[in-house]
Amino acid sequence: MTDTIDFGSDFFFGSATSSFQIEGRSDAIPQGESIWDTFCAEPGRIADGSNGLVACDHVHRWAEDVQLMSDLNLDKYRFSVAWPKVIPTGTGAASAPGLDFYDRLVDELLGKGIEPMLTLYHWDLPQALDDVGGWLNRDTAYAFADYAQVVLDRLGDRVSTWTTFNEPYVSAGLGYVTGEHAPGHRNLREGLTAAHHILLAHGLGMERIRATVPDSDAGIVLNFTPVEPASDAPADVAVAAARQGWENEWYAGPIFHGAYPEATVEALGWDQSEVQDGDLALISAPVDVLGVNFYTRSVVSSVGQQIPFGTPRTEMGWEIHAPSLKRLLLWLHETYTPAKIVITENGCAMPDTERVDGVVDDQDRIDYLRNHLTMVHEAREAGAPIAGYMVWSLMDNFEWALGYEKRFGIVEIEADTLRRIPKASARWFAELAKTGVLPG
Ligand code: GCO
Repeated sequence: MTDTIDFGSDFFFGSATSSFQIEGRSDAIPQGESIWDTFCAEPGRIADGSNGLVACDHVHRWAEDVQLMSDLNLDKYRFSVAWPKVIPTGTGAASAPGLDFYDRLVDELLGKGIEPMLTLYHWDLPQALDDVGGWLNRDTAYAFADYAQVVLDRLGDRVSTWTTFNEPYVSAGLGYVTGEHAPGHRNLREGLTAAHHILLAHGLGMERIRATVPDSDAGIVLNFTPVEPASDAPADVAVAAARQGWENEWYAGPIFHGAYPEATVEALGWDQSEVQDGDLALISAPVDVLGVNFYTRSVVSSVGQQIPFGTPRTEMGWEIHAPSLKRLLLWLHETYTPAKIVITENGCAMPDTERVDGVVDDQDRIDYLRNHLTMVHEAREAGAPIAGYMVWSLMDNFEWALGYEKRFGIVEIEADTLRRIPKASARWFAELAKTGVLPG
């Protein structure tokens, strides 16, 4: 047994989800197609051939889901707004039923004492905007700002934490470079353009947030996968440095330092022709909060990723390595000095095959969460300004290109009935959220 850890009353616990992964559709809320609807309809894109049409049916079960969060003693809930539900074709008139849906959700959360943390963009770009270039088109950044304004005007009086984007690295890198995500392009040059336009959209969105809700906490959510060379061999070190620049510094650099990481710009041979005067000033306007999503680390060599035989992994094949989270948090604190850090996602897909009395007995997930929370606490003790922790995810959901086969939830969604059944980890997390104390 290890010692118990008291996070104290100024630390919050919550959970996170995203629109496309949980909502599904309702006839009462007419919505536009998103790039993920299109992607799901393309044969071979999604491992189990599934889509987001029903997902967790949150669009109908949102009140029950808020009650669930309340039962789990959550302080905060991070969710994203679906742009195609609010402005079906990306630009132009807002849709009243879409805005009403989020309005009701926010009121329900506040009524149960759960603070909403809103993400404006979690990958579900309206298809109509992709039809005119998507993130390759600079105009999409301006469309994003106008969409942000619509949401701010409706919810700004009640939502106190606003983040612009979730994981631009994934939108640009997996969406435009590797093709694993929507819109499924495979072109590095496009990835660089998309990345810049997303950052520009972040800057434009921040301007709108500041102008509309000046007292709110505003920022962005970035994912980090610390990269380490497998050996001291110069070839391994060079690969690790290049990946570190693209995967971990490409967004934080412009936001916190007003510049793209130079060595990586050179390594990628980027001419920066899409960067216009004033863009970086806009992108680097101060943020109040940096959301950090962490799952794993990468150990790389000149021949690719190295995960030694016998290393513990999740169902995603990702190495389980909690100490990397502490190192990451301290590195972020020293390198970028964000005013406030929130762990906006951390969690794991596990087999979920053990059951006790019908309930998933996911001791492996509890271990994962406990070990990572311990590292969060240590980083906080060492001075990193970490305000809270949100588990990914509240419930099993649509895991993008992997469909419903990978389960990250602390609550099970029963196949067919979509009944919500808290797993052992949910009970464990509820106790932690209630007491603020991590049992030894
Ligand atoms: C993410 C995503 C989630 C994923 C999770 C697990 O922001 O990467 O927010 O949508 O489901 O990361 O892969």
